[in-house]
Amino acid sequence: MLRVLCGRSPALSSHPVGAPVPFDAPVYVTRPLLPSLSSLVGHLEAIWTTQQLTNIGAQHERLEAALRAHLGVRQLSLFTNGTVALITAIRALGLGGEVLTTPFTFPATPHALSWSGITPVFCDVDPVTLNLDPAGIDRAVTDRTSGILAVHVYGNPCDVVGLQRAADRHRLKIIYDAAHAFGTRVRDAGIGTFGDVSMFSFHATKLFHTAEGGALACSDPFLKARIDDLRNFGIHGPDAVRAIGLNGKMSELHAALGLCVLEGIAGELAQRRRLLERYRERFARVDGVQCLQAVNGAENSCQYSVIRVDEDAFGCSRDVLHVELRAYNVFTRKYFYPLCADYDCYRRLPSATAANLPVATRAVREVLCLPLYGGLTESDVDRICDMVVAVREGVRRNVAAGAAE
Ligand code: T4K
Repeated sequence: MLRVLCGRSPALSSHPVGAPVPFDAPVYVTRPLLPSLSSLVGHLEAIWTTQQLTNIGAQHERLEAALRAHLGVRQLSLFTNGTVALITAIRALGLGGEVLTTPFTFPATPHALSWSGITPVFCDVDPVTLNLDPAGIDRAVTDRTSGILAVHVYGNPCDVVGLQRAADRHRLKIIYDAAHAFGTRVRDAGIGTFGDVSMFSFHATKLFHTAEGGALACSDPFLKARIDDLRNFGIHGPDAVRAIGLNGKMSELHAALGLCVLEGIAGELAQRRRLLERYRERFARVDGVQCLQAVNGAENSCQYSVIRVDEDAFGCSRDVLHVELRAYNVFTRKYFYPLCADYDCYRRLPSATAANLPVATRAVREVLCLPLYGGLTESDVDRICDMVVAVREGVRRNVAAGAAE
């Protein structure tokens, strides 16, 4: 009965007396951290002086060094975006055949495998972190498996110990998609120090960004040298092409933006922490809404504010909430719906069945990413939480009205 009445969502969109006032301007799931234009101009002047616009110039080298220190990793290579970085990591490690991965991610993760001629094999996720569950690895391994591609979803770290043990048992390489995990730490170690290679995305929607950009982090200097060759057409020195590479180089302009953004990252992070705490306090008192749990002993990157909506306890589905919040000018995202295993290009894979992926199949119907960025205030978060509660109250009124009819 409740589910049927929840479908009457247009009725909820008229704001009853006492309901929160919609925002004047759209509030999006995220906004990029923008440095002052004057700080960027300083870097641009240096670029104009040298006339070096790309191909590993001074800005690039400065950003690479600064991020190596910031992330606490031994080796780092900047890229034009995270997806090209991921494809390069797969090639650098020589993966082939099948790779075990999560269905609960952005399309770039399995697509990077498919572009490399590899079959993604979906394994289920952990019910709390929503990251690849090491418990499923053993039964998914075949004689064609060459690696694991795990994602630190929403910046919460995977079970890096469990996954490494599973990888060691089967002699598999591990690539971590750390697109969301800039600054995530596990027992004080940078997230990029785990596995064989980690990929970071520096897209405009990320905590740290270069408009478009990404990086690969690893410990092995030989692997870094191979990655750098592959990133530059396979060119190794003036007279040698040693591999079938691509063009993944970050330009000087993007690197310059990154240097400016990095200066503001501590302030951005501090504000996001405060906002996340506020969401947590407020939702602790709302039945059916649960904030994603932090992982013990880890620092989260504060990339997203994620809630799970339990339809029965809350009173309406995640989808209704997502739609209704738009009437308040709040634009949430259902990352990562639909599940990658449900895309047309993957649904016929034997590993793509809902029966193989029960935890991910449920989670993808419940998760909702709420606005989180440094430009918001705690009172903005209060208003958003009031709107969530108002949607629920509207549903309850509808249910009561429906029952009285
Ligand atoms: N692996 C994972 C797990 C990933 O999540 C991603 C990317 C990748 C790999 C691949 O990394 P990259 O190749 O992208 O480096 C966004 C991003 O495009 C994508 O980078 C990101 N994950 C994904 C989770 O989110 P959309 O389609 O949701 O973005 P969009 O344009 O709808 O932006 C969301 C909101 O952000 C907008 O409503 C407003 C705001 N926004 C966005 C942009 C682009 C701005 O205020 N300014 C902007 O410039 O994919």
